[in-house]
Amino acid sequence: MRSLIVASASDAAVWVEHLRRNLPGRSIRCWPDDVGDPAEVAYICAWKAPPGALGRFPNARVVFSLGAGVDHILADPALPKLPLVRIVDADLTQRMTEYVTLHTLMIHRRQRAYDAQQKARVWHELAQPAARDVAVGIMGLGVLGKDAAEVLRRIGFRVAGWSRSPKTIAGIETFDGAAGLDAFLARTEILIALLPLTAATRGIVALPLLRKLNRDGALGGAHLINAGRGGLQIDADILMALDQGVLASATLDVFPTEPLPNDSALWTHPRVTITPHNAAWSNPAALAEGIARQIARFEAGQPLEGLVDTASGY
Ligand code: NDP
Ligand code: OXD
Repeated sequence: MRSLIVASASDAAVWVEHLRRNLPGRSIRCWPDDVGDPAEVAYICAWKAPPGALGRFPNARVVFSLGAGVDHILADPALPKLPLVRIVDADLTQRMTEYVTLHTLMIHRRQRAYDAQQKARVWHELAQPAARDVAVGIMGLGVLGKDAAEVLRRIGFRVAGWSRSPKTIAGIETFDGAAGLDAFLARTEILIALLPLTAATRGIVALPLLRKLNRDGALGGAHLINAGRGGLQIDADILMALDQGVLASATLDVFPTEPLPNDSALWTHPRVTITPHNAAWSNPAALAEGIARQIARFEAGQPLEGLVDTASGY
């Protein structure tokens, strides 16, 4: 009665392979074709499992999210009342920081404008502000937001972060809660969303919020990077913000509907950069090891790490 089941909408066989490697001798099952006896399952490893799947295992003891976000799990009304653990992993954090740094620098160093100049064979140097004059603001100062903030600060940007509870991070200006949001937005030129999707954050990246960003800073416009969750943003508002000059550009890794529908105007907007929800890939080789370590802790009576507070949704 200590088997694991993988219920994942992507790469399920790869997860099974890596979990087998890290948990030798343990039965590793796979939803929906190799469930075996549901009563034998003690651990559920899930990524966008079909609704209802998570409620089928009467003796399950822990649910592991195969990613940092858990909105896909909490959305299942059949989710059993069990400890829910999310991924906190140095490999995933590093990948997200790479993504955020890349796209912040693409904006800061005006790379899209140079791409256009290259196409037109134009040799022309554009004005380049110093990083110390550019205000970057990160919504979400958790595992991912804090790491990205520290790297961007090291590069020289004026970095601030916004979170639910107050934080002190050396060299980073911090804001919190509803009371801190407007001041955070008013100083921010490049807004980076690294929030989880919860009842409180759904749809937060909308036109009224974008209008509060600083358009008069060193970059001469406001820019958005969303690598958190698509449900944070209202696509139509982002398009409106771009067309009204509220936003100078949008870099989007995540969308309310994924894959991004073929007819979305975001695909062809000249000031939109799209990536296919790959800012920080959950690497099964790295993450299966962490799950095995957590199971060992749990079975030794030690507390689980990365426990989700299901009441706040992250
Ligand atoms: P954490 O749980 O460590 O951090 C979440 C942060 O968001 C915390 O600082 C928290 O505040 C803040 N927050 C939550 N709710 C609110 C709110 N209502 N108002 C203000 N701040 C809020 O998460 P991670 O940093 O590990 O990951 C963040 C998200 O990134 C994930 O939930 C996932 O959706 C997304 N992600 C995207 C990936 C991709 O490839 N695009 C890959 C991996 C993750 P406080 O510190 O006060 O609790
Ligand atoms: C995650 C993701 O949450 O890949 O880990 O989005």
